Amino acid sequence: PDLSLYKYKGYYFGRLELRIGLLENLEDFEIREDDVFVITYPKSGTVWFQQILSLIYFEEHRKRAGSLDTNDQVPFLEYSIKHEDIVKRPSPRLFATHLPYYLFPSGMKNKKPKIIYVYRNPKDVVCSYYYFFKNVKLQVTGSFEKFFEQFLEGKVVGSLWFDHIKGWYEHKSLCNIQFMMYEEMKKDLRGSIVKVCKFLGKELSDEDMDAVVTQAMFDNMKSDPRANYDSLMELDGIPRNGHFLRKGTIGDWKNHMTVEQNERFDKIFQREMKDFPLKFIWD
Ligand code: PPS
Repeated sequence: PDLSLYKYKGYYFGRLELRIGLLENLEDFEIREDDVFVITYPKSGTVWFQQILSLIYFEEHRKRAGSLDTNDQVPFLEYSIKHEDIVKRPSPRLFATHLPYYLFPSGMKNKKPKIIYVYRNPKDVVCSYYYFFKNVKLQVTGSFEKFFEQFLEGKVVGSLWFDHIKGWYEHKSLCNIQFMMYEEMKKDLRGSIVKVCKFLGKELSDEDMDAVVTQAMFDNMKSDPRANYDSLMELDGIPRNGHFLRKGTIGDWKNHMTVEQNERFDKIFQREMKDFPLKFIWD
């Protein structure tokens, strides 16, 4: 498979399964008022939220009845993983995307679809990303050290982490957007799901809420074929030595970054994120 990057209007996409036609006509993509988008920089909790939305919106998913996986329920906008027709989906359409603010269809400003922006501390993002390339994509990237530099240069799908989160945050007044932090979800999953349900205008019974929370926990997702991506990764026939749901922890960066790398990262973070109001949790 072609795992190279595809640069479009200054932003890096992955070429594999990319809907280039859709991308080139994004402005024609009609946004509906009741659309819901999960927007992330890669490795920040996308699949986690695909599962959470599937559980909130679909009773059969909560009850483990249907055979659909999270990618059927919450497809990617710009990647055609299952070759589904995303435009004609019945409302409310649920989508996942890594699009930066400036490429998102501007119809959003009038229609005000619901947007959930999930962010994760970028030191853990770079570690998660490294293993993704190494063990899942089987892309030869060499050492962590080399990948760390590539990440800081923004030569990865998603381009620069700093630009992605700032782009969305700076335009939040133009959107109907809820920011969700990976680490907060990890520390208080139920509280986070309650918050999301409130934002979505969804009321769940206690029993349904229990079912959502339980099935969104890392270990349960990892063993759930509808949520762990294992079957999707078999589609392209590459033998893997790693899983999409790898570790799901906070602070794994401490096992990977050297003191020097950490200091450098902190300096760049302070420079780039000066006056940025959202908080981060690093361990
Ligand atoms: S992608 O490729 O952008 O769609 O990846 P993404 O899903 O955004 O990020 C993958 C990381 O999210 C972790 N993950 C979880 N963590 C905690 N709890 C749950 N339920 C969960 N589900 C997915 C996944 O394990 C990846 O992180 P790492 O650190 O590599 O384990």
